[in-house]
Amino acid sequence: MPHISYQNREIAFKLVYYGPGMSGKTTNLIQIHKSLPKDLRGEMLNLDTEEERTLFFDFFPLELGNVEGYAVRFNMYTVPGQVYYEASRRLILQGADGVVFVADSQPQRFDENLESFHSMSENLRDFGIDFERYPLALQYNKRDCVDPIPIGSLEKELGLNGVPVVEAVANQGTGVMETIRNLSRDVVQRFQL
Ligand SMILES: Nc1nc2c(ncn2[C@@H]2O[C@H](COP(=O)(O)OP(=O)(O)O)[C@@H](O)[C@H]2O)c(=O)[nH]1
Ligand SMILES: [Mg+2]
Repeated sequence: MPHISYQNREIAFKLVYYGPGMSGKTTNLIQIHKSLPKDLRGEMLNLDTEEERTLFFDFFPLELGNVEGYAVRFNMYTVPGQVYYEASRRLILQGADGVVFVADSQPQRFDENLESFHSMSENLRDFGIDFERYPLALQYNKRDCVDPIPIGSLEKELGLNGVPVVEAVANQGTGVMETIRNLSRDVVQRFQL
């Protein structure tokens, strides 16, 4: 559930970028932050672990304006990807209103994508979330790699239907905004239902 501040007339949704280590989660957040006008975004904060940065920032998505008179705010998080940070991932995922799963398109990372996705869905189920109806966007990142895995291969393996999919080259900014738009649309729509 989003956090509603009656005093500030604001609804804050928590959006989390999940995926295996090095798939491009941090790069997505940096690109989004960079592309936002300064007056609509907060500072980028580094919630540091030693080896991997976990980033946070918030912003007001201009195109969504407000919902029933309340300004919409997004709190954006990445999770650390390495296997041994499971506890931090769980913590960050808790209370998330929607998730972008950033998959790595390099063929040798196929199984790591699946593993990471399974850990995510397990965590969400532990939090009592009905995963079938949960706002989720899938990004196939690193489409510039040699012999990228085919679009559809992860959905097939994971039994996903109707999840919005975007191809991305996040370090060049390609597909980044489209991905977040897909998720934000679903998150807000689900809340209004
Ligand atoms: N070739 C290529 N490199 C990328 C792409 N997206 C991110 N990277 C690079 O992959 C590395 C890991 O990215 P990062 O965002 O830190 O991954 P994270 O561990 O998921 O947060 C960095 O060196 C990025 O510059 C992409 O689409 N193509
Ligand atoms: Mg990172």
